[in-house]
Amino acid sequence: MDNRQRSGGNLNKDQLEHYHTNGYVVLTDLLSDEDMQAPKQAMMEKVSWIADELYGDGMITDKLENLPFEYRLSELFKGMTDKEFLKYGRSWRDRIPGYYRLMSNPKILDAVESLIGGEIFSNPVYNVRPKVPGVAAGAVPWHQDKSYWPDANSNPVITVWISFVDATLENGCLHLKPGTHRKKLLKWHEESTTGTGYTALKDEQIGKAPTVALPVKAGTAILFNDRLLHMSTPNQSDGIRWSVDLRYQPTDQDPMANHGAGFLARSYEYPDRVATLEDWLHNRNEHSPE
Ligand SMILES: O=C(O)CCC(=O)C(=O)O
Repeated sequence: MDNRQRSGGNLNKDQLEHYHTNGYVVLTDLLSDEDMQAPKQAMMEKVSWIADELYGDGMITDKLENLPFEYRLSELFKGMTDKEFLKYGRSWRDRIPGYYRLMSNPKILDAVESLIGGEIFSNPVYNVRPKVPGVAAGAVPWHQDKSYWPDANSNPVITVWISFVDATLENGCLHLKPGTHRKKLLKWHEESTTGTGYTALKDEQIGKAPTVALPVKAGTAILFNDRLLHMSTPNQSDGIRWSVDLRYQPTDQDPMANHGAGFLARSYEYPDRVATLEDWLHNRNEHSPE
């Protein structure tokens, strides 16, 4: 039995007001180094799989095992083409335990609870993003996240974007247009330049609202509404801009099974149905108590 009390979340009045007015809120230093350790380990595990494969295919002669988190992947792909990188996907959605630990982190869920209440479903759309220097897929065009689930009766889905290194103007931090979360879903198209088919808006749809660039320190979370216009610029540094974008919604909305399996991340009504790591690893939405 879960003894937690319904807390109502941990965002203060100013943060809530900022979110409701602007469609986003920045939570500086939300995660500690310890919180980031397991997901970072998961990312490094994936980089090692890739290095093994590139090595096996004769694409590299050194797996660069001793290079740090920020540089190993960019060095592994140095001199290769976008296509060679995109073979591994523009973002990753592997089922590695460290990602479940991140998605279940109480600090994140407390913040989300402030916005949508305490019955929280972790949406199947989450992306681990290694923004590699020189790879066009790293730069994301202006869009609304809702264009990826236009028909879902979920309103809103909250994106929690977390940087795992300092995100800067140079390495391609997030940019957004405050207040645009009040817009309806705009007509989008699939862009054809990056090789990803990202949904995108035309210049004339973006409007004159000022753009805010959000360079943030590692461990910072940016929470935003799925109608807010946002984009990110290319990585012009020599390291990876590592980030993860997670999504949460109230449990009474479309679980979007066409995107994969999400999971019950927090519930005060049915605490023993919250999905365990084992459930998540097996694509189960929730726990079935004996
Ligand atoms: O991380 C980025 O560069 C873009 C993220 C994004 O578009 C999103 O999280 O919806």
